[in-house]
Amino acid sequence: MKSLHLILGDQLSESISSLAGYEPNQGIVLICEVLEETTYVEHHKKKIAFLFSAMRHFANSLIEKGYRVEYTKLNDPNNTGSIRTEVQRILEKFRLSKVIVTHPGEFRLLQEIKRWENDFGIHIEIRTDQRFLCRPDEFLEWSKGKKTLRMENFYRYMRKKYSILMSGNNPIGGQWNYDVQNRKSPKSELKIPEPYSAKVDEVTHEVLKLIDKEFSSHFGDLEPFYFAVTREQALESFSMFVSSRLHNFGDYQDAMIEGEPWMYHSHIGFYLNCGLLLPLECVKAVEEAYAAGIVPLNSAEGFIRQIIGWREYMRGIYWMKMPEYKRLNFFGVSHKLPDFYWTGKTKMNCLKQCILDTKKNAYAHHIQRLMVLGNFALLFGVDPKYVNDWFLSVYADAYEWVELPNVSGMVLFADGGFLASKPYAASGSYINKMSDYCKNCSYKVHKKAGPEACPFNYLYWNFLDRNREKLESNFRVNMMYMNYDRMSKDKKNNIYEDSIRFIGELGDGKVV
Ligand code: FAD
Ligand code: DLZ
Ligand code: SF4
Repeated sequence: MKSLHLILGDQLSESISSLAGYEPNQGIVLICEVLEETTYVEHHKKKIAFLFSAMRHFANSLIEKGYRVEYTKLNDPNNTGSIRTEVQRILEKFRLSKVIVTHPGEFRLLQEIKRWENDFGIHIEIRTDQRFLCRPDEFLEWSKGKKTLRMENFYRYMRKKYSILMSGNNPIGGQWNYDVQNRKSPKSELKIPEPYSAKVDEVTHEVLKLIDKEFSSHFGDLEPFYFAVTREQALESFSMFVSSRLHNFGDYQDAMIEGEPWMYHSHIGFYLNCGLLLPLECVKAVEEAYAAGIVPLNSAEGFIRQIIGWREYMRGIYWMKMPEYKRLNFFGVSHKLPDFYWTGKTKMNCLKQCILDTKKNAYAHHIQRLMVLGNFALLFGVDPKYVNDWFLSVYADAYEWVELPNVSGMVLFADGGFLASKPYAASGSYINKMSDYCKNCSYKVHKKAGPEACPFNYLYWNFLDRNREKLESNFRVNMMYMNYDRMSKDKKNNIYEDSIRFIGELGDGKVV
């Protein structure tokens, strides 16, 4: 029986399960660039360019290895515009009777693929995505009987399962988690290494021309383009991280500096999430760097925790809770996303810098996403739908399975605390401690009231005040209510008045 092996844009690994047992005479591999996937949210130009170039390079590497590949370019005259119709077209063209595909990363696509069996009258084989380290059913099993799910417990389970940074049954160094050593403030004399930059080859050049022509209305800068687009380049980029950044990753994980978007982070999310890199190989390499004495434990552990802990935990929650998770709105908020998320036109320098970094690079690091961009959306009360659409479209590493739990769960607390134990709400003093943004801001971070005061300061208390009923019983937030209750009536009035004024000005289209 001849089969169609469908490879989606985020499945660019030769070891992907949908290619297992492939035989050239028996199968055709389909990879397709389709308008529907680029526009169901309007992805950042650089993200589309990255993915299309990586897809084309991956297809070429398969062809060189003897695979029969049907590759549909976006501007092919036969392109039908969606994964569904491309599959249908190729099934008919080659009279194929079966589709083999690895479990997609999104609920939407899984539902779509499941319909094909009926709609096309053929057999669909959906295989496990073995690139992940915890299967969705294993995550469900792990979660059974637990009143609350917490990443830390899951992380310990994963450390033991893969025996990573372990000495027998105990964590190396005696502690599971060195997060408290990962919060150094940025110092101006830090010498941050240059990030990896790949050469634009002919394939990427053609893609850039295509994106420039077809997606000119999408957010983001297309050029300069410097992402790795092959596995070899992605490995080179990762190895540069291990040798030049990882050492400081732990200490400065939460730090933000104006004009330094890359800091000591790894910038591998986009490569991991489309399959150019595999999580376990990255984790092992970092474990080896620690064993060889090249990097300190807080850096190695901090990095490994992100991959085997947070990344897998987010995916577990996504598949456990979809589709309801997408509809959650614990605080019942309804504001639209302010326009400045697209333009960067705001007097709040922290937001402006993070948005401009995002526009330029389709990248911002975790604390920029969480404590600046996400924090503001939480305090202001933006409807989770708009926040999710923004985060899904603007980052080159964004796919719903990881974006949604981060945004709705970690940032917006839209699940009421299923994923995180408390909202990551913070006032300006946190941003000031962890960045140098405030020194170039029109607002004054130390001012608590009045038009010159940092908006994060009063919006923070206003957020707590208006959600008292929902948050007061949370013991991790309760202390903040005690602080609020100790404030004078005047102070509380100022918080309310300033918040109303600010929200009104934003609503009236003023630059705030
Ligand atoms: P590093 O800081 O170097 O971390 C190494 C790797 O750990 C990352 O590449 C990533 O694979 C993993 N990781 C770290 N934190 C997380 C996390 N919270 N959840 C899942 N994996 C994590 N990550 C995505 O991959 N895609 C997204 O769409 C995405 N959206 C996010 C939205 C918000 C609001 C927030 C707060 C976080 C989001 N993250 C997302 C998590 C994290 O911010 C990115 O993984 C990270 O910034 C990518 O940059 P890096 O590769 O330099 O990561
Ligand atoms: C994100 C994306 C984009 C922009 N374009 C394509 C595409 O043209 N063809 C394709 O197969 N996949 C694309 N993708 C990735 C899919 O959207 C991804 O497989 C789903 O979001 C599931 O994670
Ligand atoms: Fe952001 Fe407030 Fe600092 Fe300005 S003063 S950069 S708004 S935290």
